Amino acid sequence: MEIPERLIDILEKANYVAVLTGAGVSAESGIKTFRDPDGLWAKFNPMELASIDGFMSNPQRVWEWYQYRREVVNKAQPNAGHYALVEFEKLFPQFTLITQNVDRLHQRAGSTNVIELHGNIIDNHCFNCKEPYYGETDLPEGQIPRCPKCGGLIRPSVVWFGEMLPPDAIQQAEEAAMDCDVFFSIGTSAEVYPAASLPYIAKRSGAVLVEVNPNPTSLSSFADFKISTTSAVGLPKIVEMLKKRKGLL
Ligand code: BV8
Ligand code: ZN
Repeated sequence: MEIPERLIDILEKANYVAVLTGAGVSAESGIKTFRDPDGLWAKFNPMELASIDGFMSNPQRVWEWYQYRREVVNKAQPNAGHYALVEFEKLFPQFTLITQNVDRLHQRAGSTNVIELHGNIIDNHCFNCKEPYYGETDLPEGQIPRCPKCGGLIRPSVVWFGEMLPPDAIQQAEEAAMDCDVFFSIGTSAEVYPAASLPYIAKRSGAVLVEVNPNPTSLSSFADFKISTTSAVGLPKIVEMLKKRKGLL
């Protein structure tokens, strides 16, 4: 898969680059995506598990699903795509990383001020009074931690379907989409809103839109550049070509 020189020309001159990542960026760290055929949701119905109703109707099942995913995330390591995005941060005068992922692999790779649109799977809080929970989570089978303050059920601090995204996160992300010169949509099927509106906002605001994804998505026909490869292959290649162009390699 070749990276077009024209894209490197644009990146060499770019002042402000924004990136939106999805589950595809963590695929090469061994974390299943949501919609790929062998994805997480192939086995479960997302509306059932990643939603308030799902939790209310079967808190035990939802809690265990997140405990299982936490185990996978804790064992996972950032991959070359995550590390390339740490390099992106140093290669452009202004850079914003927006993620839909809840695994914190961007932070573990060394990215700073990551905008987490869908919360994170590491933290927990009380379903009832929202108090952050730092207590024991590894309880015997069938038990869910309870809030020491109000006795409510403890839940993972992700954003579920039907829940508002953190207002400051989505606002900062929209501002980045409006102000950037180049917007990358990487490893996302661009189906979940309002995150999926960001590439369109960027394009409408005059940004060059780049999609990095081995498969086509509903966004592909809007992209100025479609890099049909994985993030772990495509992103390091872009970094290498840009560094050579800037005489850094
Ligand atoms: C909101 C956190 C409104 C939890 C997630 C009906 C009922 C309820 C809601 C709705 C509805 N219809 C529409 C909605 C709105 C809904 C929505 O958009 N639904 C979609 C499905 C139509 N949105 C919401 O509910 C949002 N909230 O709208 O609130 C509101 C308003 C007022 C008052 C109250 C509320 C909340 C959305 C957040 C949901 N939480 N996750 C958890 O993780 O468990 S969403 C979940 O999907 C993940 O966060 C994930 O990141 C996200 C998007 O998926 P992707 O990251 O794109 O992953 P996917 O598998 O889809 O794609 C992977 C891509 O990677 C593929 O394209 C593949 O080709 C590519 N790939 C594979 N390998 C690689 C690769 N790319 C690169 N390299 C590789 N190696
Ligand atoms: Zn509580």
